[in-house]
Amino acid sequence: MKLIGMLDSPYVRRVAISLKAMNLLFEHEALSVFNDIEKMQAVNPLMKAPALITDEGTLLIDSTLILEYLERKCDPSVSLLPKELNQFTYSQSLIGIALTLCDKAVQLFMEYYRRPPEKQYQEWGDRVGRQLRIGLDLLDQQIKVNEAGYLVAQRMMQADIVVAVVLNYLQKKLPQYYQDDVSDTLKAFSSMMEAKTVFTALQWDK
Ligand SMILES: N[C@@H](CCC(=O)N[C@@H](CS)C(=O)NCC(=O)O)C(=O)O
Repeated sequence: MKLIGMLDSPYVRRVAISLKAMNLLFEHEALSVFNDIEKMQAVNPLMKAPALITDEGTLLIDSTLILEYLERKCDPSVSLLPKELNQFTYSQSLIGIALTLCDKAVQLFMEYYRRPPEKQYQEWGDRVGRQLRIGLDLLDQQIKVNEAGYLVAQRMMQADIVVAVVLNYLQKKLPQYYQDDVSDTLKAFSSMMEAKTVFTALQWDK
């Protein structure tokens, strides 16, 4: 399998960390959706990241769809989703909040750091900033780190990965939001997760 995309994308990083956590072998091609357009288009005409090329040569796009595929491919003992319904529902609710935070954080970064200042749309930026804060509050209210240091089970699951990955994205790309709007509980959780081997192996620079 080959994973395409840069680790500064929280979506790419969540897939890369999940692949490792699932003990699945993969190659990683760190192509940028902005700076490697031609190479990116050659593998993924839609120019989105992440993209996964399966061993059979099928192109999969969208982190959630890729992870659904990987869930079927991995050994059930390393599945990152709980089997029990209540636990699964809780996990899906956290993943939903964290993925919305990924969307909002990436949108904010694009608005303030990629769009020329004269073309920025203040109302939109304010709305997205508000959604980001609401999402962080929701997450803070809903998480409870257990005695093993995880959110839904006694080992690392998809909810842990995606929550940690978006917090790390905020810390590096939107440090002011991280400093002002991320609770101490979430910051502590982020540090704990980022210290794990599977995370340090897949770190990225600003
Ligand atoms: N819902 C998608 C979002 C992926 C996404 O937005 N990726 C960004 C990079 S962080 C991208 O490909 N941007 C280029 C584009 O949208 O054209 C997923 O979960 O994979």
